[in-house]
Amino acid sequence: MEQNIVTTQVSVPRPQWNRSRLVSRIVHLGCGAFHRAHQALYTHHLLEGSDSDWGICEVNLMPGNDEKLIRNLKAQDLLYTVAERSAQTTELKIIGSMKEALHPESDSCDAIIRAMARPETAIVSLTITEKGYCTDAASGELDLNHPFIQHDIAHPQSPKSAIGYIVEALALRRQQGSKAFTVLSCDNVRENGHVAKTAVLGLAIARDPQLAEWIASHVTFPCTMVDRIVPAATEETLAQIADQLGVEDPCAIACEQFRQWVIEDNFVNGRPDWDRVGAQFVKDVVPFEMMKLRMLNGSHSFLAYLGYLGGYETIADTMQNPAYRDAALALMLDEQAPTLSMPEGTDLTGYAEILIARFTNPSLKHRTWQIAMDGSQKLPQRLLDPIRLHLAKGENYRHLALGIAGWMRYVSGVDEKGNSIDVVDPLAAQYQAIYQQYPSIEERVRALLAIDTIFGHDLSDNSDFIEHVTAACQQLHRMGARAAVASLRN
Ligand code: NAI
Ligand code: CS2
Repeated sequence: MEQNIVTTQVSVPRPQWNRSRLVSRIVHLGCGAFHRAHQALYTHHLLEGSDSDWGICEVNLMPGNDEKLIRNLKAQDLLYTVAERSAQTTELKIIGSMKEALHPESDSCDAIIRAMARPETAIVSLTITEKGYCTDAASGELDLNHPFIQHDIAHPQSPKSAIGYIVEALALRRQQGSKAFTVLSCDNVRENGHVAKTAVLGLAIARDPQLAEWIASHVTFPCTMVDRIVPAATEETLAQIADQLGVEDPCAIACEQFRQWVIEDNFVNGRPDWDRVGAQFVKDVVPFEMMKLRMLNGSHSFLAYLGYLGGYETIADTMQNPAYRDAALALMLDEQAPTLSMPEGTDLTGYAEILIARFTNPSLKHRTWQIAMDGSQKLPQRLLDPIRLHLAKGENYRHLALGIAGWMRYVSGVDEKGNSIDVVDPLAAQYQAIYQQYPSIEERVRALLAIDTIFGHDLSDNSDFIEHVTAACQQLHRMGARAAVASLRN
């Protein structure tokens, strides 16, 4: 390959440092869209501006496209393109922080566990989606009945879950007398480090209580707040990048220009100086996580369900409707911001305004359908935690209630025009069964609210909550999503 890739418009520099200096000190599980545009990019910028040797061993555990991505990365020398897009411009970067890439099918489970157990591996980071933790979304506890977890208890050396890989690799390190590694969750899960810890310890206890004790005293699980809007790449995205780059890159990804990473500074085996390239290390990251999960992700889910039902394909399209835009802002400022306890000086109004501008970026084709995915895993931290706080104080939460109603209508699998919706969610079959069994809105609401793993007992039995969600569902059925959102202005 040439030193630089020359495109029609610009020359996109290949990494200028000697990539042989990289050591796989990070093993990352979940080399999806987000990781490539976030943690791998921060690490790339650090390599660019220092003599750091922190490289990443990329691992995907899921089959299909995730396996194909690992093969494609290997075929192009682990280099790939990130296209950072504002409304007007696109900047291409060739990212060079990856050292290796592994998948259980093309490599082996054992190769992955050995990579995680190598003494130089100091961090195992994760972007495995909310469901990858195999926890109950409402309680955050490990679901010991999860098929992957049952498998991993019976066959620890050939795990299926990310949690199983971590526990097995730590068992090996303990046996070898190696230092532990830090487990760094970068998923949109509330108190993501604590959830990762609960899941890892839950599985370790089921396997070997002494191992669990060793993990509890040797491993840290810092919480992180991660932010960058990175939609799944479509054929169109890849074609646009190829046009600009002059060569095809099946591993390319487009994202917004904004990025943020707030990390609890609690590492047991060293860490890269990501703060030199824009990350923040702090003592307590939880307030920032809550702010982002409720204000950004909460309004994203609201816009995704009600936008999809209103006939909008992307978030930017939805934001073109002033009623949705106003509703998103009111949701953030009136119903999410008041539930937060932020460090003094935090400007939540300014934060909300920036979010509105980010959602409006027309270059990001972020599909409402993509964000609507996996609602069972997302609602608790995005919409339900704040509702609990409003219920306790007797406050109004009508935007949040309409968001829940939007989710309920969405998971029926039929849109307002009678077309079917491809509902992607671990509980999709359960939703279908509920819609088939119960004919009335009231019964359906009650049956959906009875799903404990989403709502917990407290909300399923709360009469105020049942009443408000039922009323919002009735309104949604009566007038449709666009009018229901517009009615929030009254
Ligand atoms: P993606 O679909 O491109 O990648 C998902 C990754 O998770 C893949 O590597 C897949 O192999 C892995 N995965 C899925 N289910 C798994 C399981 N059960 N066990 C182990 N690995 C599993 O999605 P994307 O966009 O990379 O997002 C991943 C996560 O990153 C999100 O769920 C979210 O928590 C977080 N995130 C995403 C942002 C975005 O804008 N895309 C921004 C901030 C956080
Ligand atoms: C989105 C997030 O897919 C979703 O559920 O809400 O991935 C969102 O784009 C990111 O969290 C932004 O940082």
